[in-house]
Amino acid sequence: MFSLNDHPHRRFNPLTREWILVSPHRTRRPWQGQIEQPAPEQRPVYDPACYLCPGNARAGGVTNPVYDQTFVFTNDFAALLPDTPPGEYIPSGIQAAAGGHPLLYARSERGTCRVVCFSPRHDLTLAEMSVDALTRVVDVWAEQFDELGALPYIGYVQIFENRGAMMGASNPHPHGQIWATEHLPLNVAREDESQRDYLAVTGRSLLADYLAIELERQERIVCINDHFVAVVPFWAVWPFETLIISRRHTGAITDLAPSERRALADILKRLTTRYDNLFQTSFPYSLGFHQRPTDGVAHPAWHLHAHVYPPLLRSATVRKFMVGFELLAEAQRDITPEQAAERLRSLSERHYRE
Ligand code: H2U
Ligand code: ZN
Repeated sequence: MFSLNDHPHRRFNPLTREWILVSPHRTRRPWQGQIEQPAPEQRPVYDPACYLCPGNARAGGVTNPVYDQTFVFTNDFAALLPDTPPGEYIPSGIQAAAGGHPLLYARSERGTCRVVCFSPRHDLTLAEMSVDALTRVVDVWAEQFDELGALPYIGYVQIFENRGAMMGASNPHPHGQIWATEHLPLNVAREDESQRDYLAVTGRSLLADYLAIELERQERIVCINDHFVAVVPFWAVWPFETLIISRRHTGAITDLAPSERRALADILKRLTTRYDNLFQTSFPYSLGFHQRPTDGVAHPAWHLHAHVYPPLLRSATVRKFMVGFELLAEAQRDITPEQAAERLRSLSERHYRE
């Protein structure tokens, strides 16, 4: 009899329509691969060499204000620019239609990138900030979503945080980024299509239905409050990947009432605290919100959520890489989402450094 706990199987991600291979029988194999040292954790409250600390000069030459809560600026090395001329690439020397060549196709992309400093304190992380301070960050995200989404050339606003050198974060100062784009990026376009199709067929929100199942089964829930639920999704790829889902079906942070914004801050703090407590380290991850497109039309299928992708596997020194079969064929995991949820659930919500 096939069992999810004992037998290799593939799970389906209904948001991205991707498959993932799960190998639960493999968790006891020996590890002789790369061992990494966790970064030393002692950080000063203020670092004179940090380009995000209040009053310091950035690499671009501008000096930061002496901010006391949050601070937003346009990325000095932005990946997207607002004044890029619109157009499609017409390769020279070969026959191409006016709209471009099907095999050498490219089109321009406008946008803008911003950096959000979460706190003036260089030594903090989301897990160690107060719920009040985190609520202020949620408000700033909403302001930014509103402002950037209203720009005529912006069709989507991606809010995210890269935390930890392992994830490629350039600086330990608590900060996130916002990239606003003209078109829907690949992963968001996939989720957009899945949610629209689901609404068209069932008349309901895909994530509301999924959330109802998870709340009933209680197999993969990590933590919960009045307005948000954190769950290791059935189709999780990363070992301790989680999905934070709004309990109310709404498409953007801007729609959240003050109590819901505070609840989002609360669940972010509790979830990231559990992560840090898991391996007694400042847990690396990429975290980001998926919200409705900002192209000016209604998107009733969109259901606000956040994905958290931590790379750590079984200790602070062993990380997962997407290589071999995963790079060439499809993603794979050993520890099951149910086991990961159970481990996260069993941890304290009091930060180990407190
Ligand atoms: P990450 O730590 O996630 O890389 O984000 C930091 C961003 O800050 C990065 O995108 C920008 C980098 O371009 N940055 C500035 O805009 N000004 C600076 O002086 C240094 C870094
Ligand atoms: Zn700093």
